[in-house]
Amino acid sequence: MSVQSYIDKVMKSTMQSTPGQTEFYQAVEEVLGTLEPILLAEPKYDNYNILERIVIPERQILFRVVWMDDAGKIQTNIGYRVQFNSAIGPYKGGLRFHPSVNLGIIKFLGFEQIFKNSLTGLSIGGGKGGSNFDPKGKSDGEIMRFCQSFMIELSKHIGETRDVPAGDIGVGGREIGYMFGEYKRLTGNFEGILTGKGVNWGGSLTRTEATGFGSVYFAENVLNKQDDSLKGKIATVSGSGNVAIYTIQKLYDMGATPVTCSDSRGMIYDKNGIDLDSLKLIKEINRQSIDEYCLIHKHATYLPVHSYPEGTNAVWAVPCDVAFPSATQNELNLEDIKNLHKNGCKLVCEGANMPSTPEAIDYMQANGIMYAPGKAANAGGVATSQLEMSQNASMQKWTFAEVDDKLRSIMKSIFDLSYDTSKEFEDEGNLMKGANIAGFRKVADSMIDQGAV
Ligand code: NDP
Ligand code: 2IT
Repeated sequence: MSVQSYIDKVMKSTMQSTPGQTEFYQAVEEVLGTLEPILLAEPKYDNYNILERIVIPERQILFRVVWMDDAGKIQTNIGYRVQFNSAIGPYKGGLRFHPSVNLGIIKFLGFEQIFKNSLTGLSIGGGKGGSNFDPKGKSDGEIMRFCQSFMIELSKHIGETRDVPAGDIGVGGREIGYMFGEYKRLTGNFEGILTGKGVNWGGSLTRTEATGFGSVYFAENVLNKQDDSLKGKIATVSGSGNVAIYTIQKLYDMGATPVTCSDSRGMIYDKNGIDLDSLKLIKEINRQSIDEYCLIHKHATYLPVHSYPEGTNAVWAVPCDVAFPSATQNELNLEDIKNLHKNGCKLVCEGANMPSTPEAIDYMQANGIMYAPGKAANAGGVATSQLEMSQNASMQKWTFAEVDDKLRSIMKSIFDLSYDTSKEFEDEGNLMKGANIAGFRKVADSMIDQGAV
């Protein structure tokens, strides 16, 4: 069978056996679509049935989460943990709380996580979880009761050497705290079973900042390879959560000017550069909508989502040199990339998971826009989570600078590995291909070493 027919066969059986999981197919198609050269060079992956195995999670857990709201009414949500692949280490990956969450979304995130974690060079397997719970508008008490109920079931499946969840959309320090407290109450053990913990109780310094900082370090590596840098560049950023905020912060450190941010309701354009203190106050402390920004900065513009030109994201219509999609999947489509191209954007660096649609990626590659794929560019978060696990296991506490230095060097090594692998497979500079092949190779070889499991 030709390599292409092998890939097509696995894709077809995935779609037949797991109907309706659109985002998962998108993630699988993107990875498998770049593996042809390594499958041709190494028939062992076909002989050992690696593709058939790698697209099926080792285990997926779906559970009911029942909790009581402030009015005394019983509420019900669905909880998920997909333990995708443990070939190179314990399952590792975040928890997402968002009303759009379903099994297909958790599986796409878990699948991406396998290759991302492999690229970090650290011993972490791939997993993801979450719930269709919507944290928006909920009181602290409601968030706490939900997290406690969620952990009552999740606690049966996680462990320091088994599966270590963390945050993702809708899950930050507050939620990790409530879940950690419940785990401790249930088991009596103070263990590093979650990352992104508070710095007073086992959390690592720099973990909060790590994904955004890492994404900017990655972009700097990409530009340096072209004898360029972020200094003096105009950047557009989407999102205004954990990843976006620390992307904006690090962009300033590198001498760039981030001029946009957004949330699910609209976007801000501030030609002077987004004011970081205001953004943190609005989103991290007050948990408000970003339209509040214009009350403080009267010169800035706010555009609500319903006024965006049909089928586009207004963030990507703002002229920039570099774009950092840092909100959610499929937030940058073909029309958006055409807008970016027209306005002179040179690089798209993905802080979010799978933010660019396949059509947008094809357009970038056909038109010479540099593309830093999420599984490489946003790996700084999970890498620093592993540094948190290391500190917990060895009972050490490293300084902010120590962790930040390690993060910076991990991002450089992910860039080098992706770049060198793209060169090895005769497509120099195609970081998507390089990252996918390098991430895959380590996991696939480990699966072969471990036999028929
Ligand atoms: P947060 O919950 O902190 O922030 C998410 C941001 O994206 C918010 O501004 C939110 O708006 C916006 N957003 C979420 N969903 C949508 C949507 N459907 N449409 C429009 N806007 C939306 O999450 P993070 O910053 O942690 O995550 C952002 C992205 O980065 C995700 O793709 C995540 O998977 C990825 N990522 C996160 C890592 C981490 O360490 N946290 C690591 C690697 C990747 P609003 O405030 O209105 O909800
Ligand atoms: O998508 C991701 O890499 C994350 N949400 C972070 C995962 C982690 O375990 O820190």
